[in-house]
Amino acid sequence: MSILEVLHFPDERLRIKALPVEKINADIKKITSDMLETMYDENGIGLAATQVNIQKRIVVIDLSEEKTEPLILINPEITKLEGKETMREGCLSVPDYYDTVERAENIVFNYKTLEDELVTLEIDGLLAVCVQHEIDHLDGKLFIDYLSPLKRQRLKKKLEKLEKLDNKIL
Ligand code: GNR
Ligand code: NI
Repeated sequence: MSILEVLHFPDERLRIKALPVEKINADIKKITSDMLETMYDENGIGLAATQVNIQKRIVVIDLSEEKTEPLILINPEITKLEGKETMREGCLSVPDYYDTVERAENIVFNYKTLEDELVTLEIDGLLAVCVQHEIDHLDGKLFIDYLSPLKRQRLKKKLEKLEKLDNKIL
């Protein structure tokens, strides 16, 4: 297994729309185990392949306290969105920034498992928020896209400054 580099906003590669996985093979399994290791290393509750510069529709999530319940979603697709809920969100691709986003409260979605089984789930709460956040990544969308342009612009300036500092130190 290996830890992958997580891209940070405003990296344009975060805007690329991911393509469906055609066949679940050893390459895909390796990607999912590297993604899980990267997510645990970064203390995230979810990670989309787009964030590690892989343009495939793959998501990993683990909401458990002990980090022992990995969920691997291949080609996840939302089929129903219902209600509204707001939650304070963060993102591994937008370091040290948290803000409130409104999303659907209940969703129905389906995905393929690594064993090539199709699963359909109806979910709510944090898992529903997380699945919407991750599928947005696969479509090149970030949670800060829901904020005002002014907030996003300020954040962009701040992160560009930090990135320059990082490059100097390294
Ligand atoms: O670790 C994460 N926490 C989180 C909190 C509220 C809503 C969404 C998330 S997902 C985020 C990890 C991440 O960036 N996934 O793409
Ligand atoms: Ni994210």
